[in-house]
Amino acid sequence: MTYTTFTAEELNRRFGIPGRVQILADEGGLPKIRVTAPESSGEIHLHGAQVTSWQPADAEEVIFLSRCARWEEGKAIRGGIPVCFPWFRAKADDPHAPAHGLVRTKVWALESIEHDAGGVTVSMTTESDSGTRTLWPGDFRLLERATFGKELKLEFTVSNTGASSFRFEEALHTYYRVGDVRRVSIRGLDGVTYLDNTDSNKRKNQQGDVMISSPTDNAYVNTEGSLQLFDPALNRRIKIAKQNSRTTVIWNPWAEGARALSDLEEDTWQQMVCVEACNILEDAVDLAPNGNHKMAVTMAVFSL
Ligand code: TA6
Repeated sequence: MTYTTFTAEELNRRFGIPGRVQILADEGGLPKIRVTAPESSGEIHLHGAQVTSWQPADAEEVIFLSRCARWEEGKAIRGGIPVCFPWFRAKADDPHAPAHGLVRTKVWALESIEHDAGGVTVSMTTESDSGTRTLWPGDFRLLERATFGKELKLEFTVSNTGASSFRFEEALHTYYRVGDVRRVSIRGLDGVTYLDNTDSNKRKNQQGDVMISSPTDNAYVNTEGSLQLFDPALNRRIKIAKQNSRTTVIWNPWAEGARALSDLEEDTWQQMVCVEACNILEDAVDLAPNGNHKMAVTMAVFSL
């Protein structure tokens, strides 16, 4: 049974766990799940199945969320961990289609909330419908499972429920909150080929750690490696491990790019960097009928 059209109050009665899990209305009036466990706290919304907060018990908030985010139906929440599917960035054959696919602006259904020693796991689902089929022909069911514990783990499963194979792109488009992006370094991509989207997607090769000193929009391809995000201003590093993801995207709009984003508060581009577990471009996934594909990302915080 999945619960799509229930109010936050009804969902709280059904799924709430006193002292651990509360379901309440978010800034746009849609239900969100607030987790408060000994190991960490966090929030995930039915709006796009989007995580917008994860804070380990002994650390500051890890996820960036814009204070100017627009909580409107059909709008993507600026920040958090947007779920991008079945295409990434603009749709190649339709410039009018929404960026990053069809599902980060859908209202997902809450399927279950489980609580064990590892933390609290929230499962949400969505599937193809007449609306999605006007833009993309595939029949699909998506499951996102977010486990809020000492680590944050997201598992994103795509199921092909139709009679034809399809090729899709996907991303867990995580906005990490940092003290000062100009002092950040990202380790684990040395020697990896990337496509630079600020330079007509030219293929380049990464030398050493990734530093951010201008608009940055790099898709590192054919790489499944773990990364470390060093944030000296907040005196911490974030370990990011991926499963079944062959692309890593690193994005920061810098000042000039941020000016074009009305839902990103002035200068807060300095407090965020996106490090995204993906399968895009040449790493896009082909899925046969009845096939399933699960991508996952796990993050953990350590002091420097
Ligand atoms: O992940 C990087 C990126 O594709 C950039 O090209 C930029 O467009 C960013 O995503 C944000 O996209 P959005 O549609 O959320 O504004």
